Amino acid sequence: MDNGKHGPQPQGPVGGWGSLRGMALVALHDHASPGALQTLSEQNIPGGYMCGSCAWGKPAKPHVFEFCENGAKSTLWELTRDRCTPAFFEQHTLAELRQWQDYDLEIQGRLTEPLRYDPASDRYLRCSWDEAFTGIAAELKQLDPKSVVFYASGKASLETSYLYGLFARMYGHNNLPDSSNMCHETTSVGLKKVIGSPVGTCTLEDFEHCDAIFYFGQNPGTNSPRFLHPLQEAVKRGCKIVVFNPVREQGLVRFIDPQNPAQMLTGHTTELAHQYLQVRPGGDIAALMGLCKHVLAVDDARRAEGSAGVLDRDFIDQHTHDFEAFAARARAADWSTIEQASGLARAELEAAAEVYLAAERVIGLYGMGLTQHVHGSQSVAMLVNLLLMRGNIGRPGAGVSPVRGHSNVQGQRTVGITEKPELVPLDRLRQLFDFEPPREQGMTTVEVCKGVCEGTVRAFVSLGGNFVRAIPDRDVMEPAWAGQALTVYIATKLNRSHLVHGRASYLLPCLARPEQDLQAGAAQSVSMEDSFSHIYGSIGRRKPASEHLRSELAIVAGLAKATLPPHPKWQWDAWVGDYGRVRDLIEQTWPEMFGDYNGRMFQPGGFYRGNPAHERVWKTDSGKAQFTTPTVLSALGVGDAPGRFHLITMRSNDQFNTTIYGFSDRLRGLEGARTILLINPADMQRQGLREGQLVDLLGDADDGATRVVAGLTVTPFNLPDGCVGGYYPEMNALVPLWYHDQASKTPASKGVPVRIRAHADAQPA
Ligand SMILES: Nc1nc2c(c(=O)[nH]1)N[C@H]1C(S)=C(S)[C@@H](COP(=O)(O)OP(=O)(O)OC[C@H]3O[C@@H](n4cnc5c(=O)[nH]c(N)nc54)[C@H](O)[C@@H]3O)O[C@H]1N2
Ligand SMILES: Nc1nc2c(c(=O)[nH]1)N[C@H]1C(S)=C(S)[C@@H](COP(=O)(O)OP(=O)(O)OC[C@H]3O[C@@H](n4cnc5c(=O)[nH]c(N)nc54)[C@H](O)[C@@H]3O)O[C@H]1N2
Ligand SMILES: [Mo]
Repeated sequence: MDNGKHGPQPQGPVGGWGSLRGMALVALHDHASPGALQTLSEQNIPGGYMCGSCAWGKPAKPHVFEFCENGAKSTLWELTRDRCTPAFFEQHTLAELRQWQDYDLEIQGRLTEPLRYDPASDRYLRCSWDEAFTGIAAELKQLDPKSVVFYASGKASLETSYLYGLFARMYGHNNLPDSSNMCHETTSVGLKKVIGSPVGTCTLEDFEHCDAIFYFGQNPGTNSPRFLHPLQEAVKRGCKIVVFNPVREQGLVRFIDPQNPAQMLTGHTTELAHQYLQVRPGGDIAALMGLCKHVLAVDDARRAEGSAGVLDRDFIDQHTHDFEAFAARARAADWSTIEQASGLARAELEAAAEVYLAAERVIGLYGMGLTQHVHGSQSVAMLVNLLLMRGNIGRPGAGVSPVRGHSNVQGQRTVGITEKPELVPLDRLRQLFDFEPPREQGMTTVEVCKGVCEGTVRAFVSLGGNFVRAIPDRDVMEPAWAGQALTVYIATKLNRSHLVHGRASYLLPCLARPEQDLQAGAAQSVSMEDSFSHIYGSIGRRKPASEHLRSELAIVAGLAKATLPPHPKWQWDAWVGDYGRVRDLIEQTWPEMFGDYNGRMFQPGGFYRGNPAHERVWKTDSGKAQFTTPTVLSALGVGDAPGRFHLITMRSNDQFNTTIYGFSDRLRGLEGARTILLINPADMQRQGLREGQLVDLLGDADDGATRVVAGLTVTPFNLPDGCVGGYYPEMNALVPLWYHDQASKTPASKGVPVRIRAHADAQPA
């Protein structure tokens, strides 16, 4: 589908001068502290610190500057010279701060001292670390552990995460949701079911050997810019990239390499996508069904002629289960239904399927465009179906590759931050630490939200993140949040969640990753895992933003020590004194993955912790890779209706999740505002809307609830019919809490039913 070019035009190819300009802008505006730019040269280099932005792999032979515009932004944002001190909180009540924009909260700078909420003055007041730990422990000891939640945003190191999970279980619960519950939980649950592994099977090296990449709903130009290097190299080798995305994202259309001066000077660009298919939101199951149907049709025809066919029959026979049922469904699928559900023409899908057939090695890659749907798990399973047909999993240059979000989100799950106790070797923990770990299921993010509304969740401890801003149904959740007995936020900067607090509340400031972490006089290192199951060490060398800061690991251990009874095997102080001892514990818990952990963590390119599916060992129920017959052709949870639009909530180029750096979405040619509604000109006309007009978006989920985001500026944009776009997190009030992936409960933020209403005090632009 091509709606033609209209609306604002993107400014310049991704990665070129524009991105250098973007960085300079941030350095200026963000008041970077002296030497901050120099610190960037250590980013993602073996022996340096690992960028806290995305989870893309760090190559063994890094580029001169192995960082990108957005990684640089994320680092400079932390290395600001601005400070949000106790004096700031003396001047502002929380009621007042709740009226501020999120952006204005974070630009106050780094938090410097532990703070305790004082109900009498409605302010956060300075307190000592001891006071904070003792106060929090006193609250926790009074509560039923099952009513307490330990959330983690996927950034904290493997060492900290391990101790956090351990603390939760020693205290008595498995309520360990993490940001993954809003993100790639669809992968953790969906992929696990079909290939027996909760993570992708590819490594960085596979991108050097693939012949085609089938690329679904991931935006590398903004969210994993270092991926643009291997993508460009792949295209130069002749690899074909077929993109499925409702939005024409510039990072996938063309690219200039900022590290290639010749290209910078001549402005030559590489065309990236071989085919760019603007699928409808949630149309991926149908699109994939079309691809599979064509592959089967070609195979049937070839075999009818007596030739060998195009499927990898040996692989299918030996390694997979339920192929025939799936194939029957695909053969029976009706092209007009496929076209309608996907918004794509049969000819386009057949052409894409021919690319698949011509490629010996194929990678199926995806991001939030697949995972954040009501039937997201089925979309993931359909992508795996396509790959399995020609044995494209578990051999070089091929595989399934979910691109993870936060820099250690995959790793946090690996070392035990999970609400699913069956994924953790609890017996080994019992042996190692001499306690009885709880066995019952913990709460997912969605269940936590329900529990807060129903009053069964009494306390929320947050290791990073901005939970209240990231979750669905925010207008319901924020008032409910205050009903809790205790909230604890471990953070680098002030955000909205910290203002939405329980009866008792503490704000605990921590070191950022580029900062030096000294314990008992010795510099400590930490480690994290990328999207390719590789583990890297990271050492910070910057002077900390404040002398009062503690490391995340020291804070978690401090909380645990104050809360739990003493035990000879629970050596919190010793673990804080030497993080290498925590790595030894991780190794003892998972010897098969973490052998010689301390010895290998600074290996260039990271060390591989392994993945059975990569070796074609399938840890599924059937012992084989599973073909899945989908029950639906659209991943949307609510169908079409007159006046209904499907809203995709998007990230701009100037944000990291709920952290808004600025108001430029340069790669989409959108500047200056975030309260906008993107809609295509044909739909504008049908709705009688003018560019610049103010409108409200109303939830249209037919559940009786009123959901409104008011005062959005109508902005023409190239999108499929019936689809509108708006920014996350501003749109989160429109996502119903119950509207989530059916298998994993990941909120379905990419296909939210809405309708458009003229704004009450609308002013013509
Ligand atoms: N700079 C920066 N980097 C980041 C982040 C950030 O906010 N800023 N966030 C980090 C995190 S936590 C994550 S999870 C990742 C997120 O990175 P991505 O996975 O790229 O997530 P999104 O940008 O939310 O959406 C991805 C794409 O899905 C497309 N899309 C929407 N609906 C559909 C659909 O139905 N089908 C298909 N095929 N495509 C669809 C959108 O147009 C968009 O291009 O990035 C990480 N990296
Ligand atoms: N509608 C809609 N909703 C979404 C999404 C969407 O696409 N659409 N995406 C979802 C996704 S993929 C995700 S991952 C979640 C994100 O949800 P979260 O991970 O909870 O949110 P973030 O915005 O990443 O958290 C930012 C905050 O983390 C703190 N912080 C930053 N660095 C550090 C650090 O090093 N240590 C500590 N302790 N704190 C730190 C800062 O205080 C900062 O304000 O949102 C989800 N929500
Ligand atoms: Mo994410």
